[in-house]
Amino acid sequence: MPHPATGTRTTATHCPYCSLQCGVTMTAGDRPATLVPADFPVNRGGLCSKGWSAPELLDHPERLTRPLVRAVPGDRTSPLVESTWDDALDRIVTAVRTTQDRHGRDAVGCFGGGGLTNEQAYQFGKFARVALRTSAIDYNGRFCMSSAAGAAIKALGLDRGMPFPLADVAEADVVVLVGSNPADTMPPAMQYFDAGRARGAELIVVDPRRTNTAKNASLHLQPLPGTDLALANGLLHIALAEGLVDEAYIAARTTGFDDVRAGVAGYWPDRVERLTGVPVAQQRRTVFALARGKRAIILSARGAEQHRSGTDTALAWINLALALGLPGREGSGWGTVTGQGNGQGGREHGQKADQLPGYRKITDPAARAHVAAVWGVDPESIPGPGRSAFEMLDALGTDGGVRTMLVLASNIAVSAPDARRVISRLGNLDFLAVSDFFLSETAELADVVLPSAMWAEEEGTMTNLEGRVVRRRQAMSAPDGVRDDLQSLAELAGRLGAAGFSGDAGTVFAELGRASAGGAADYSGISYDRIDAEDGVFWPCPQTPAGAPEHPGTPRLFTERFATPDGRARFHRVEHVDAHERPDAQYPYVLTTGRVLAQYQSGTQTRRSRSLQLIAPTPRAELHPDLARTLGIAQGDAVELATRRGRARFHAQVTDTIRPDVVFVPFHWGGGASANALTDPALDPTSRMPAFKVCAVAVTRVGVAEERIPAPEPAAQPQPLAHTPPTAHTPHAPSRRRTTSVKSTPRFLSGVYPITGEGLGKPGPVDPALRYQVPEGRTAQALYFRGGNSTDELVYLLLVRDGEPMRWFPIGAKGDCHVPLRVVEDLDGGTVVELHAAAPLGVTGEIVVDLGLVEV
Ligand SMILES: Nc1nc2c(c(=O)[nH]1)N[C@H]1C(S)=C(S)[C@@H](COP(=O)(O)OP(=O)(O)OC[C@H]3O[C@@H](n4cnc5c(=O)[nH]c(N)nc54)[C@H](O)[C@@H]3O)O[C@H]1N2
Ligand SMILES: Nc1nc2c(c(=O)[nH]1)N[C@H]1C(S)=C(S)[C@@H](COP(=O)(O)OP(=O)(O)OC[C@H]3O[C@@H](n4cnc5c(=O)[nH]c(N)nc54)[C@H](O)[C@@H]3O)O[C@H]1N2
Ligand code: SF4
Ligand SMILES: [Mo]
Repeated sequence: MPHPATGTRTTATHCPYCSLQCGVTMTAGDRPATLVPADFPVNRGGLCSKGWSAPELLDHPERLTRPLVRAVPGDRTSPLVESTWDDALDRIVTAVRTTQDRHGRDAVGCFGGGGLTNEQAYQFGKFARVALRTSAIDYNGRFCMSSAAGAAIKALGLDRGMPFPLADVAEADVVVLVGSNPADTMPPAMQYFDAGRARGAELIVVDPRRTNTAKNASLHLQPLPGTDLALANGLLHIALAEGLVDEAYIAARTTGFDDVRAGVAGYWPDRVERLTGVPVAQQRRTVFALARGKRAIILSARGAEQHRSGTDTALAWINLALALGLPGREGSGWGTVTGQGNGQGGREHGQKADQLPGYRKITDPAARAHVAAVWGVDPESIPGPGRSAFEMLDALGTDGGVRTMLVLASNIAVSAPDARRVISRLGNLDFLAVSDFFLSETAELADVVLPSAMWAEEEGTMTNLEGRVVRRRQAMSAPDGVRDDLQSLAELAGRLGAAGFSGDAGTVFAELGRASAGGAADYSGISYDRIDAEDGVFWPCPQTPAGAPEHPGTPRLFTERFATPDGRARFHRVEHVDAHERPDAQYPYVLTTGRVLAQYQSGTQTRRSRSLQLIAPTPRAELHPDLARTLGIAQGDAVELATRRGRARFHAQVTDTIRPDVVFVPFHWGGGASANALTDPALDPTSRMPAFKVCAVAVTRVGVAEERIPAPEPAAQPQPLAHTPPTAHTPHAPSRRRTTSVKSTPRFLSGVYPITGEGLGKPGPVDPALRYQVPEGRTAQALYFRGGNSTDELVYLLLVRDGEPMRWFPIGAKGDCHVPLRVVEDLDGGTVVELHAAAPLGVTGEIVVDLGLVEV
């Protein structure tokens, strides 16, 4: 509202950064603009340092206010120089036409971001399909939410990060946070956790680091990165063994539990301790807390999800939640903590490769017909699904790949996995256009850079982590020469000969509502007026017939039924797989990556904020004191991290909050301190999520503490590798750390096998995998036997040596056993060892076996 005396005006809007979308009140008019936190239902007056400092950037001297183009068109070694919008858009249109004429429509690609408003994201998807008619569009949410989203759709039928309002967290008796550090990534959300703890609620945090979140928890589980799936399966194993599962709920509201029950039989507590490093006592405490809490919530975030088994990991935690009867129960459930400002809305309205607005599938003929009618195009003209984000980036400039690309609101040169490879692929493009408000590392590589309006200068809507659609309101006008992406896309579409693109947010929102009507994420009943009046509206919110009362929106999902065809949630049996890359002699430690409080994402914005630079000025690698001592590293020393993909340098932050075998670095910097020069682009087979959270790393000290660390020698960098398409999971034997000092080799006869009993007196071989011959010239010893039995009868396993029974292992009905075997005699070279099984006649079920031997 304008102030008559000063000419300033105050506007209620939201912080530009994360998915909490804290409400703020901005005062603008007499620059510089300022803001104060608002008493919005999400942040309730709270704000973090990023939110407080956000206005600093609006009139930052490095803000782009004119389009930039190459001084010599087509020559990216020539400098970027200021130009006019006409020239910049002309160059883009010419490049699009030339590329599509030569290489076909799919050779022009679009890459979007979860920071865009719903209107912009929707417009970008439509722009790709209608103005460019390309299938090549995806966005950075693939690097963020895709695993959890895929799991939620499989299990619950719908992906809305949190299916309940954040305020439910304050009412819960127990909250388990898996790979989530809100004390640093969403500080104002901590008030809900704190309120719960003040009432005596349990907060249990699963994180390889004792984070600021974990420090305040009642229990901290500190697993090895990449083992959360095994942990979840193990917790369900205990819940079953202890009779804690909610059989009535499972029968009434779910399908597929029997398969999961059989699957988790193999995750007995001490095996899970061995895989994860989480002590059995802590596993038990977690399960009992979850099962006993009247209201219990499990939340996962990037720590658990950014793995090549991210989707299965999220499914494992959903399985646990379902078995305990949590989803849809009052004040309880499973959710994932969405990350970017519009990470939720940005994945609903069509900037994903496989998707049309309203969270519709692009392969669904009915969805295509509906959306085509709203767009006024022939359904046949809408392209099919395109490649996922990393796969699109990795094919840039190749036959069949994208050759001209438009990037909106993403800084892939810093944030994509194996970033040096992505940078080299960007160099193969015929043409790159980037829209940003600063010259990001990606924009630096572009042919044309479009200066975009910032959050306080534009209108639109964002959907926060709870599925609440909120309004980004214009608090001030953009600097001269700067345009909203909505307008730029509308203008570009027009120049490409496509009609029906508006630059007005309200008009686009109304169209988005129509396009989403009837879809899973139905926004058709939401209007700007309703958002204003109701402090946001939770989707789905369909439009009701004229005269009928308005749909109230849906703060809580799944209370009656799940969003599957039969209304039941689906269990999915999932198995632990080892990380794609495990420590070895050359790269002996585990690297994981993530965030620090005072930097945001690829850092384009926050690295330019003076106040935030005071808090987090340099990238730091966290190392445990034991590891630091081994490597001769002192606090603040310059260290070089090397992986199979690249090298990067950081200041050492020696801290006992991290596991001694793990190193953590933030990914907010590029250049010589690029965490993503190191990360592994092994992709999840379902979600195509890269393994940002685990790879093998070597650490060396390169110098004493100094303010600026020189970048690693370019010559020392490995060459970017060709992309090997990811293969499906193959379950492995339980993981073992290799050591170089002991000349012994572990051998395992292990796995889960079906058995059919032929009588207790008639043992027989189970599977060829349960046979091992000691190599000539070596000897072996059996170290232990562990086994589980899913049947209702006693079974036994028999260790057979050269055809003769050697040891018997009885396992009771639905029981397990663990037998140390260290005193068993040596097995000489040539000896054949086998495991046979016996069960009463006709009894069927599964056994889980794990015989550990050592070969010396
Ligand atoms: N300050 C700040 N806040 C942000 C952002 C930011 O860049 N900076 N980004 C926003 C966005 S887009 C997102 S997606 C969210 C992300 O929010 P979070 O998921 O909370 O953030 P991360 O730091 O990526 O990862 C969380 C934790 O996972 C742990 N972790 C690493 N590997 C594993 C593992 O294998 N298992 C488990 N259980 N934990 C593991 C890390 O130690 C880390 O503490 O934050 C949002 N908020
Ligand atoms: N190693 C490692 N890498 C990671 C992660 C990790 O945990 N570890 N996390 C991943 C995750 S969860 C995410 S979400 C991605 C994020 O990675 P990015 O996609 O790079 O996200 P941002 O840094 O937010 O990039 C946004 C860019 O667009 C600009 N921008 C912001 N808003 C707008 C807008 O509205 N319009 C326009 N035109 N420009 C805008 C910003 O200035 C910035 O340069 O990084 C991923 N990369
Ligand atoms: S928590 Fe997120 S939305 Fe809130 S002020 Fe901080 S960055 Fe902004
Ligand atoms: Mo994210």
